[in-house]
Amino acid sequence: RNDLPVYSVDEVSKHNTAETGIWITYGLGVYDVSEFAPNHPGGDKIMMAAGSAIDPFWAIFQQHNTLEVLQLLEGFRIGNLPQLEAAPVEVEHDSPWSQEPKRHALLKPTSERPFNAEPPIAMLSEKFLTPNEYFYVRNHLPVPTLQPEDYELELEVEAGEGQKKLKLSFAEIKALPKHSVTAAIMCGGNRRSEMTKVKPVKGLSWGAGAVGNAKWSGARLCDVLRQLGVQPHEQLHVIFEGADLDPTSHPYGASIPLSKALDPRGDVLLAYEMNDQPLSRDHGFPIRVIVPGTVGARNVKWLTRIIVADHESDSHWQQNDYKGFSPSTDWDTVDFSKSLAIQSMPVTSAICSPMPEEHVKVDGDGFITARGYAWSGGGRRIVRVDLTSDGGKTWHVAELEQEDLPDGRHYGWSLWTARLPISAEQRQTQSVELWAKAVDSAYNVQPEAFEHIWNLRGVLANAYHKVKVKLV
Ligand code: MTE
Ligand code: MO
Repeated sequence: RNDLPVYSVDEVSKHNTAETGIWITYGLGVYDVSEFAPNHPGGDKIMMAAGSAIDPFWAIFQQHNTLEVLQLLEGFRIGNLPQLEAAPVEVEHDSPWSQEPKRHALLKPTSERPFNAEPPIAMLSEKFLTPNEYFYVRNHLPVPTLQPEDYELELEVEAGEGQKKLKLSFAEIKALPKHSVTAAIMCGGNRRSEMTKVKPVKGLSWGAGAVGNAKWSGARLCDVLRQLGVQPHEQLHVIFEGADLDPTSHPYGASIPLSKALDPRGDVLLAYEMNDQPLSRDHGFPIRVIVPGTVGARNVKWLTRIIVADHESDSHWQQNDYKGFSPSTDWDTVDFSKSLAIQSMPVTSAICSPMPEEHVKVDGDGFITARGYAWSGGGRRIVRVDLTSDGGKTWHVAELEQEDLPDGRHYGWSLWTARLPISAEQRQTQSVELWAKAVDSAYNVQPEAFEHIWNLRGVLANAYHKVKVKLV
């Protein structure tokens, strides 16, 4: 193996499409899998690593016959990586981007600056709690650097009853009673790339991976607000500000109704842990607010200020973004002030495995297995996920993996598995399209197609998830 040529990581990264040829690395080996990957079941999973290392993927897909694939892979070895390749360090001291954290190889960026990335969705249905390393990241601005020793959270009661001002240190927040909640966080633009196929929209082209499910721990916001003497009031809002500033020095901001913040069943947290680990910098270190059941945008990271006010946040992201519109509203007629800011999210689901165009083996009984996630906002439990492999003539109810919690407080996602029959004709044409739709505890169900829910920002993209796969 030492007689093979040496290729740099950089060189390997240029081979990530059918045109350039598909190279991957495993350990120090470099492999040309252009011929192998498209034709072998399991080979599609290799495609996720095109141009990069397969190691992190196999750490997760251990059960997928990787030994067999590995032996086959050896036949496609074309070279080696240099023994020690130090990554080139870019130094840009004056740039606001010079402090960005290092990210995991599984996060595939949709934009680098600001950093926005999702994992390949086949990873998502593998674990009920999404590992922190490849939980999607949605940043609007450079990541701020905060030190827990200097951290201060300012609270202000501008409207309604209560003590006017309070400052809490990181230590004081950690000294409050600790509370944990499992909650999925989903970007309002999750699955936007599917809506774009109807007609272009403005926004990052997210796949179905702008969502993750984690156990969050911290102090309850309702405890802090009660300590301040804040009383329930239907007309008031709680505004959150982050430490990340735009070029005009305005912080990222968002707000939620005070009623959600004060509701002990709302489980709103000043979170400092994600899956029992301190928050990472990308996810809001040292403190972020977690608003379970509510669109990702309101879960403000790097939280520095909380204001109880008689109006919503006046930030761009509350006023002129993350709102829904009629399919006939265009950029000439849009009036953001007339539309409701998204809070609770609608029911949705996605088929994570198989992936689009994946080669799937039909089992001895003539079935294939599909896996995915389903979730609804507002704490509504997923009660059913229906799958069809024949365009909706027959539906198959998936088996659900979910927490046993009271409805209205069901903030985590559900993973599902379904076995789907393959007809003789589908076997012959070697192709099938799978559809998934989820139903929540209010019997809300996903709309069938994107045509009639299209909106110019590409948010709330929750139509049936449809995936075409190849049969072998
Ligand atoms: N908070 C701050 N301070 N700055 C941001 O850019 N992005 C929001 C929200 N909180 C954002 C923020 C959006 S739109 C989403 S979808 C979630 O954070 C993403 O959370 P994550 O990056 O931890 O997955
Ligand atoms: Mo978002």
